[in-house]
Amino acid sequence: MTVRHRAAAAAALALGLTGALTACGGDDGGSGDRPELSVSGAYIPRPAMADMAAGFLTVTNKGGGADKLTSITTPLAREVTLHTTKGTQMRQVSSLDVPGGGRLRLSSGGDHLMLTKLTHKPKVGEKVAFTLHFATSDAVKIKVPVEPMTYRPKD
Ligand SMILES: [Cu+2]
Repeated sequence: MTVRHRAAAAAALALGLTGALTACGGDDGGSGDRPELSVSGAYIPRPAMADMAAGFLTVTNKGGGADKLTSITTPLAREVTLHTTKGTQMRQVSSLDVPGGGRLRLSSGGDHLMLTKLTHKPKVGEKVAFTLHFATSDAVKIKVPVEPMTYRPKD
């Protein structure tokens, strides 16, 4: 696959157009054991500090196979780490599970992304490009809005 083709496939995944992609597979045993990912509800609360921000999103997996979110790249931060939260303890992990037929939900007070070494301080209304990398699935590119500090998703 060319880089351009991968980007197109990732964009299609981000839009939830997974049906068209799986239709052209036509190999062994169908898509039942493969992950089919889509990303929704992403946002960055406007950071209080100039050099660090949090990020939240949900990865939904309509396929039967599990996947893992392994890293995120963005022009906003030179480093993005994945964190889990247990009680008040936050711990850096190397990947986050996206269960088959389930979802990975990153939310305020729970598991989250930590953006450090920011290239600039983001403003409310700005859209930040994220590329999500997975253990199995192709990378997914999304635009993540910067929301007010007090923003909470409706979900
Ligand atoms: Cu953290």
